[in-house]
Amino acid sequence: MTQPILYSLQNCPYAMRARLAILMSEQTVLIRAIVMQNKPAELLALSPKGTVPVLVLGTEAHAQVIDESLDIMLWALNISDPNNLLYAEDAKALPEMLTIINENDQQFKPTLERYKRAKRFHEDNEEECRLQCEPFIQALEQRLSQHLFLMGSTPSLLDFALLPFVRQFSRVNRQHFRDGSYTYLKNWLKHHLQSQLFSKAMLKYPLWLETYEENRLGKPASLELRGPSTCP
Ligand SMILES: N[C@@H](CCC(=O)N[C@@H](CS)C(=O)NCC(=O)O)C(=O)O
Repeated sequence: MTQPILYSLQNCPYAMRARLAILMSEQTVLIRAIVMQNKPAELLALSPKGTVPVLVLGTEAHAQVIDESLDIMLWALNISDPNNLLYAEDAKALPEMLTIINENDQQFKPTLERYKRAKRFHEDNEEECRLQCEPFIQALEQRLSQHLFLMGSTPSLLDFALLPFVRQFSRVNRQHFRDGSYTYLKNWLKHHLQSQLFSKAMLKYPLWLETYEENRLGKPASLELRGPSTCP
């Protein structure tokens, strides 16, 4: 069995959540760092929709491709979940987490994109766009006022699936986030962003297409991303 290969983009929130889950599950994959402007042909052959992250399992002749970030998280955690991110003892936890992740991906993310655009291009609707993000953000704040993490007293799949998107929200208008009424969310975000886990997940790798050329000079084609044994 060959090592799984993860096509990854440094600052993509979907790739980040996949890397976080892989680390938390203590799996090992080979990272192939790419940029959107130059997607490797073999990636497009494996997953023609052309998004990252993409995980490739098996051999070249019999490759299994997982090209949705949430599916990659679940793949990793179903193999090994030493910190119980799936809250396995609670049958209602996973469906609840999947519902909120779906809401994040389908509703919050497009709203967040509008907010980012408004800020970036100095449009006059920044405030309006931010207000459209607020119900989702406030629902997270409400959860965190009950317990340290989104599902309870320990981290869950939900925390790591949403973390990169909350991070993006906090960075659109940093001043506003600092001054905003997100006391619990700010602490939660700070906790995660300062963790060793997050630093590991954000390690910068040389671009695979460039490394591929170097590889012919004897360097490894990909770099390993190894998981820590403890929770952040
Ligand atoms: N639903 C996908 C979304 C992934 C996605 O949209 N990733 C962005 C990068 S952050 C992408 O690859 N976009 C394609 C492009 O910009 O060409 C997932 O969860 O994996």
